[in-house]
Amino acid sequence: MPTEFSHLLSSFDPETGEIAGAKPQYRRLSDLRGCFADGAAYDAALAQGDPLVYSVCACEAATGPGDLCYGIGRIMAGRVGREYYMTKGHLHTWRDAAELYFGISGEGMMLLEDHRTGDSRAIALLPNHAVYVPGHNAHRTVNTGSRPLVYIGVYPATAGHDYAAIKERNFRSVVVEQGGRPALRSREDYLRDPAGPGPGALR
Ligand code: PAN
Ligand code: ZN
Repeated sequence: MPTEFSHLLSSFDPETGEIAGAKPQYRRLSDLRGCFADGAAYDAALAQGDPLVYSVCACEAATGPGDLCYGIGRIMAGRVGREYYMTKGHLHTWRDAAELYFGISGEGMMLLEDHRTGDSRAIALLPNHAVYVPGHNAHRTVNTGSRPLVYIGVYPATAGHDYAAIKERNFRSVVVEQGGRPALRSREDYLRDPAGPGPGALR
């Protein structure tokens, strides 16, 4: 079996989320300042330690126009306040660039927010399911389960990752635990009433 990836063949480990020959990036809680809505809950969690929140490993061997890349994400189970562990989230620098996500294991959601309209959606990300992320949608992956969420995202090599817009104004919506289930709520609404009105609205 090959140990290095090439343009044509690469191997990945669905348990660890690692791609042979590629260097994983690790995002700890301290790397996610400003991402979670509840700042006090974030500071309190960080005072207890700086756990790994997620890792991402990318195969970006092909770089030309028309080429494709993929990344494997592995998000740990956990929450800050009621908000589940999640990725930083980004827009593609090339705003038209879409992406396909495939669930490998665990249970999660894709939080999509159209930067032109501000509309938010949360789509289940489950094993044996694919989620299409259209262009112009900021996307963030959320682990709503009790074990690691592992998934693959396939994107154009020329997509580029723009984190600046998200860092500046964050997503308008949050995926939070409500009545034991994930719910999509506006960030303002969540901060006003963290427990929420009742059981979550999402399946
Ligand atoms: C994914 C993401 C991965 C990590 O491969 O890069 O889920 O999320 P952040 O990049 O927001 O930290 C992807 O969407 N690539 O385009
Ligand atoms: Zn992306």
